[in-house]
Amino acid sequence: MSERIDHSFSALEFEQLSPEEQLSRAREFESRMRTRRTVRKFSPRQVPRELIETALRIASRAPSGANQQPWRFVVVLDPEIKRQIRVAAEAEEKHNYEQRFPQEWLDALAALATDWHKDFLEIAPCLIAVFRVDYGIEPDGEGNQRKIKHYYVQESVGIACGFLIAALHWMGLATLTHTPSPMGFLSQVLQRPANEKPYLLLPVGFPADDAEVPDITKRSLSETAVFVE
Ligand code: IYR
Repeated sequence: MSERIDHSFSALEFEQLSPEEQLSRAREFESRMRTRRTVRKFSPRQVPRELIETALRIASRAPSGANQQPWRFVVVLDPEIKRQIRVAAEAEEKHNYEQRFPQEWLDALAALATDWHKDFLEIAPCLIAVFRVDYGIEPDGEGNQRKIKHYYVQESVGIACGFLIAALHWMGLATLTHTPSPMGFLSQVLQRPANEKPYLLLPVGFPADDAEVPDITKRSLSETAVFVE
């Protein structure tokens, strides 16, 4: 039997809002989030570093399995590294679009009009490469290293990315949830250790003046939610 260790607790800080305030916040958040779009054409305009740092702190507030916070955010601002990422991503995507993707997948992507060209990886001023940290590494006290098991890594990193995308949108920045596949090249270019695996590549910046988005719609609540009462 495992021993129960007493850890300290503090009183929860919880803001009690009036029902009116709750509704007004709900509506405001919904109306802001309704304008979030995935942007594929960026302006080279620089992004203030403080915004990126703030968004990453917000993402890092996400809940995670056993509070292990199994994410690593690599912020790429260096044009030469961005170029290397573009070259590697385009090589994979060219292969995907010309050979690997089955027709069914190409059909599913048709409305987005994507192809293997990924110039946004060089034009966007900032790329946030998100890695999932599959296990922790800790010195074992005898000069060796010990692996620490991480729990619910996929779920935790997904939630953190949701916070990140919402935060960046809230502060007036555009993002693209990009998953070049396979993404192994990110580990090499960014020299990440073996316990970190690429999860998502998020170009961040301002949209180009002539940016367009596909006319796609979101499913209604009656399709996506079920109330059991
Ligand atoms: N990763 C490719 C293809 C792609 C796949 C899905 I699923 C998308 O929603 C969009 C694109 C690309 O970036 O072009």
